Amino acid sequence: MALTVGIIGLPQSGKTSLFNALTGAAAPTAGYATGTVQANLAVVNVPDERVERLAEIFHPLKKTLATVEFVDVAGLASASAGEKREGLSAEFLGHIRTADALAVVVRSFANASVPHPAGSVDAARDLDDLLATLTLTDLMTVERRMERTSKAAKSGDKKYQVELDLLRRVQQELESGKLASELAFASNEQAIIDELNLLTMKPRLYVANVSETVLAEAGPLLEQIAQAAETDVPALVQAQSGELRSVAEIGARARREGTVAVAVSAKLEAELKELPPEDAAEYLESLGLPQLGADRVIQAGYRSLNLITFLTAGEDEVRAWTVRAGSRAPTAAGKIHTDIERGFIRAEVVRYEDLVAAGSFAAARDRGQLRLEGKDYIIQDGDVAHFRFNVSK
Ligand SMILES: Nc1nc2c(ncn2[C@@H]2O[C@H](COP(=O)(O)OP(=O)(O)O)[C@@H](O)[C@H]2O)c(=O)[nH]1
Ligand SMILES: [Mg+2]
Repeated sequence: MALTVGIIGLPQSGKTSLFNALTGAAAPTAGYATGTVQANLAVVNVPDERVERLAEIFHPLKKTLATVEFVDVAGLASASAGEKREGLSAEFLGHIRTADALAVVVRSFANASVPHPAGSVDAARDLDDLLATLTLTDLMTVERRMERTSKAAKSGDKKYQVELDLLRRVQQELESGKLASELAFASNEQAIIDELNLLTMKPRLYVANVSETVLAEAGPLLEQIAQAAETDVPALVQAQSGELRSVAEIGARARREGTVAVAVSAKLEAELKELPPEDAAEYLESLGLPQLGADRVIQAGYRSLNLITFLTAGEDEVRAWTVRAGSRAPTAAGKIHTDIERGFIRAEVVRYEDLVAAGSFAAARDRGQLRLEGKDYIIQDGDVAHFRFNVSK
């Protein structure tokens, strides 16, 4: 399962720096935006300490982490840059249409030597602008589909009329400033909407690219906004000044939309990636930062995709596997091998915490913590599973 997160943002917002931080790669950061669409692509491990802990118990030959693919695409211009009602170029779209989620990078760092395409730094404005561009592109997609559907509706087939009504409704909502992800659809409608691959329907996460000076405060502030009672959010935002105000506004927006916002210093992170891990850790600590922002982005990206991790553990391999939240045991088994899904009999499941505390599967069984689950069992994040199957069935 190749899950892809597309990194988008205005020119000079720090997309390529973030990509480099995420991947440890060294794609050239642009001195200035070019007209051509250029994409960087990399597969990144999802950090998961559970795999490390289980490896200490099982001493496997191999450890395998779950992965997410990141794509960094240059070429997203501002919606307000021109008067023309223009969405995104077809070439650019080709790269992000198929992404499973979008990481939207907004710049809040000030640096006179890095020109901002709008002439000034205002992260909340840029985010509005970016979302408007995505919405505009979706409107064009919906309108193109409406043309086709109107023609088909002339045949008198009622299903096209139903589709046309749905598309009109979506068109009106988008025009009123709503994002597709904020609309509710019946399941038969959802099938039509899914075919459109609307950009504002994709899971999103917001990445505030902040100055090094506010980095230590920005993370906890976003955390606080995400956790606060809804009525306290405006006061929390008002209480901030300077760059932290923009960070707070992005946090409030993410919260309203049910998405996640993280703060990073893309430049600092990209530099850290070039240091030996021990030196990087020491440097992070001296800045009062617990974890690499890149790791937070990877984990938030993973969460925004509505994915969970289950684990398998043995002497051959300790491994983290990815499934959509809500998947049943046979679907999870199918990630390992289609035969295991086809011949699924039962899953033996123990909670990761219980397995670590018990020290072995046998000890967990003795404690009554190893459960036998059938085909309707919904796999949970942190389940350590062993599947019994029979392919001759
Ligand atoms: N001061 C500072 N500069 C940054 C930061 N992130 C990116 N830059 C610089 O901004 C410029 C553009 O960054 P880049 O990653 O190429 O932006 P992109 O156009 O969105 O891909 C580069 O010179 C970066 O070094 C940051 O967090 N702080
Ligand atoms: Mg770039």
